[in-house]
Amino acid sequence: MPLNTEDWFTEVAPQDGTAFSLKLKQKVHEEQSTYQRIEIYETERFGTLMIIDGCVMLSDRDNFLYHEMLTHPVLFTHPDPRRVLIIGGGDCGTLREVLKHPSVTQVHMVEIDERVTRLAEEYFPELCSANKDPRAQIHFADGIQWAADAEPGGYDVIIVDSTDPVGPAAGLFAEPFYRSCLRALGPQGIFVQQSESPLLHSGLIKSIHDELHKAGLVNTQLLCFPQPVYPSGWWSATMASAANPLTRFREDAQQVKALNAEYYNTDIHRAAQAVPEFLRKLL
Ligand code: AG3
Repeated sequence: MPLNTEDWFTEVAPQDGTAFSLKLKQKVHEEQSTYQRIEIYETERFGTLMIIDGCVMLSDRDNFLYHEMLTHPVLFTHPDPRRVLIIGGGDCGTLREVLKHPSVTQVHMVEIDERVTRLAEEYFPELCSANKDPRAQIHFADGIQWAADAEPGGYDVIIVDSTDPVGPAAGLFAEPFYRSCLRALGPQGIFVQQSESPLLHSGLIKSIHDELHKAGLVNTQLLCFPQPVYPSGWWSATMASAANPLTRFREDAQQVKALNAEYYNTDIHRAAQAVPEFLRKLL
């Protein structure tokens, strides 16, 4: 059956030779913000979909995979995470997961584009359900500058929930930014960043790990997880620290249960630490 391309959103990644499509019901919003083109669609089977500059950011149906894997492994690896910085994450899904941790006393979310958050409030209200939590502070500012100006040792965990390493996000994948993050982290501090597809972007993952090491974040741990709506359907996060060995985590079934997660649990945590052979050779 020939496809009517008008009924589908397709993220084409010419550099990877791939494309991924979702069947649409309708376009509900489109705008050019100061930083990027943002589109919102209602899909046939994946709920609401947010696109930035032609790239899928999230769908209702499967964003839990990415948001849980960017937050819970790092927060259970830190012995006592209290102060958390989120860079990017304008849709507030990461913020919501971080706030599920009772030890957390303060979260700064620093998103460059206020429009992403305003549209998430309108079209992804469940992701924004914790935004009024008194522990949360949302700032619309440049995350690279924020990290550079941060009080030394002021954060226990830094989470980078960014777009691909192009445009305003490119500097979030380089040594100077990692140095700022290391300075902003306390002694047991841990950094984590979304690090793209293990299959399609292994060269980038290698470069992230090299830059982190150069910056002094000498312990690194790759975490792989499925994310059907992103190129290749397979995605990763990279944790890094100067002192914390990253191998131990607070394995507490009660605490994990209290998260009410849909993907993360202690078995998933352990499994995600297993690095595929081709990446082990590379890193
Ligand atoms: N973070 C986007 C990850 C990059 C997706 N890349 C792509 N589709 N080419 C999304 C924000 C979720 N909080």
